[in-house]
Amino acid sequence: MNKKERLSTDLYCITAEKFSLGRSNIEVVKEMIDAGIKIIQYREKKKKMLYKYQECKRLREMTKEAGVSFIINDDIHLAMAIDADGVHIGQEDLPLEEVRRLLGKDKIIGLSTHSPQEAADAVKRGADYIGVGPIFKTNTKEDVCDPVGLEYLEYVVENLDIPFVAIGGIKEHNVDQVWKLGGRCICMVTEIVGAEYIKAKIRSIREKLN
Ligand code: 3NM
Repeated sequence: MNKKERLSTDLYCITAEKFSLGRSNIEVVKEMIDAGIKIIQYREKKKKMLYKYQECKRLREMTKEAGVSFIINDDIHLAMAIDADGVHIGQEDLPLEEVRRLLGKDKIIGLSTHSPQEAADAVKRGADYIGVGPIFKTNTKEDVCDPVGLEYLEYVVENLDIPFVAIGGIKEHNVDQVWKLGGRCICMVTEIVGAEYIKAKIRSIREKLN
């Protein structure tokens, strides 16, 4: 599968152990894989590197065996050490060009964007996909800007030719608004990791998308 094909999927999942109701990332990712999720990002800002490395080594084995793309948030070294499929970076991380130089052309690089200008810039600089958000208010990401609303999503749908992931405050009850506007890859962090029954939650969300 090439990079574009890997990114053509309805739900993009992200880990967040502190919202996972006491379950480990290993348990949560296993449920995501069992539910048929095809791309998962590891995002843990506060854990120590050795712990993250050990956890990600296990998650890499699990995702590889299941044919699931595994993306690391921010940390290029960690991504290289465990041979992740790619990284997701923010506007204030290492410049995309440097990340590309370090990881090579075959790895997926995603960049968070919050405005038409950042999105256009990401396309020019060779991002494989962009994060588009936060669509609605979210408390999951610290220091994120105010919601950009559905207008920014609409701008991306209508003007840019790059895979994108709509993110931020998206829940089962509002996902149809994102889907209707053309958001075809959607990320919900707390709605999924914080669900009592993750597989049932994913199934129920997918029913809303059809
Ligand atoms: N990135 P939830 S919003 C990780 O707008 C992240 O770039 C965002 O979490 C962005 O689905 C966000 O729980 C958190 O609202 C999304």
